[in-house]
Amino acid sequence: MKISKDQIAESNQKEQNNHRVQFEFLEDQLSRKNVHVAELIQKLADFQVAIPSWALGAGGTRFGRFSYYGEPSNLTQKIEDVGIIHMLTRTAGAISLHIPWDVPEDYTAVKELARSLDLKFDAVNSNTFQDQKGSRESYKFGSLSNVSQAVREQAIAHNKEVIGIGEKLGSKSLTVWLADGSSFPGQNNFQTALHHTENSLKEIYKSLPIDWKMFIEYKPYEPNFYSTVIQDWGTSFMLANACGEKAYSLVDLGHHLPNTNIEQIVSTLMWKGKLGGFHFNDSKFGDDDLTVGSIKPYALFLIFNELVYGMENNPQNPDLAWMIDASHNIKDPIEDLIQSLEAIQEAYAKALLVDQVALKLAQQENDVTQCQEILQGAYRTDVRSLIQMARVQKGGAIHPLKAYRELAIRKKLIEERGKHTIATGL
Ligand code: LRH
Ligand code: MN
Ligand code: MN
Repeated sequence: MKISKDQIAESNQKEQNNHRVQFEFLEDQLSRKNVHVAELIQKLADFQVAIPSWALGAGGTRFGRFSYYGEPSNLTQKIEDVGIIHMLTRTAGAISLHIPWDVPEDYTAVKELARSLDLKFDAVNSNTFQDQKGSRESYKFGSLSNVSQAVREQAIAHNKEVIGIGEKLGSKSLTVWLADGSSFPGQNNFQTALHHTENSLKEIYKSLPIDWKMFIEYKPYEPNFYSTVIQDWGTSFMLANACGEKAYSLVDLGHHLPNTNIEQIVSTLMWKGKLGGFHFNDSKFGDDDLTVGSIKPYALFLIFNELVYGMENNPQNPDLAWMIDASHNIKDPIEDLIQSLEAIQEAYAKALLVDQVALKLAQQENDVTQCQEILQGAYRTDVRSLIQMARVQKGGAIHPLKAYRELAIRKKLIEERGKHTIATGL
């Protein structure tokens, strides 16, 4: 299932007039404020976010899983789904694989398919939070932190294998997320668990190719409910420093306790040159993995404001690996991902509109009211026509979601793949 350029052009024709009127109005407004609109559009067009291979199926909670029908049941179909999203949005130019859920069988074919859809392979993700078929040791009581050396060695070997798979695909980074921790006081010795984890990560790091990065993801709780070994950015930062210059922290928006000031974490890590990866989602209660921007769009904007500041002022921090880490229980995953991409672009565009010079001046004068006015002035701008223009210039759809529905893509996927398909993974 592929979408053709003609289909997109046809869909855009209907939207063209409306889009033009809105864009010209905004362009005029922004130009009066001395904003370089063309530059802004270029930045939006260049911004690419990876889609993880596990996000294409309807996920679920531990209470149940409801298929959306026509789900991809193998890696080829998952790549095709990302291709559909990328064709419509021109913003999803990469896929992030989870191993062993999505180990390619035929590397040449998989790479050729991705190339034909203009997709790159982003970070590869290891999985030591589930026991794999036929494995000797169990991760029930942890992986890289386990009290048993044999378990730790198995988990280290798995991560090295994942690096090998990534190398064959052209990936340049490894993301490590651990479920390791304890559910009851006294179950673990904190120092021993952390020490083991640090040593295991250092061992994996030794196998990292010269031009690769390692991302260490943190999360305060779940699946363990008393302690998690890599619980927060401080622990992740400390471990990344212990490993070396190719190791970085990874911020997942859902991996914070309620009301954590995530933008401040972003700012600190970028200043130290240690923010490597970023997982987008939204949440009300915990690691809910909801559609980006669906609950706290202003918080997302404030985070982007720090990301933009960091990208412009912190050459010590590398380019970030962006990824959507969301799960889809009741929505069509492709629609949900399109909504997430739109929310990301919106927050990014608004953050780019913050007048940094005026903000600095207001901060130096301690003009608190004016500081808020500057941020909220940018946030309240309707930037949708700007995002549309960035998409159109790259051959995408003015309204990706509308086009997806008008082209009846899901119906065609069901016809092609059948109704009762099950995506591998979460
Ligand atoms: C668990 C998690 C984490 C990882 C993903 C594979 O919380 O969502 O964010 O990135 O699983
Ligand atoms: Mn994540
Ligand atoms: Mn998560």
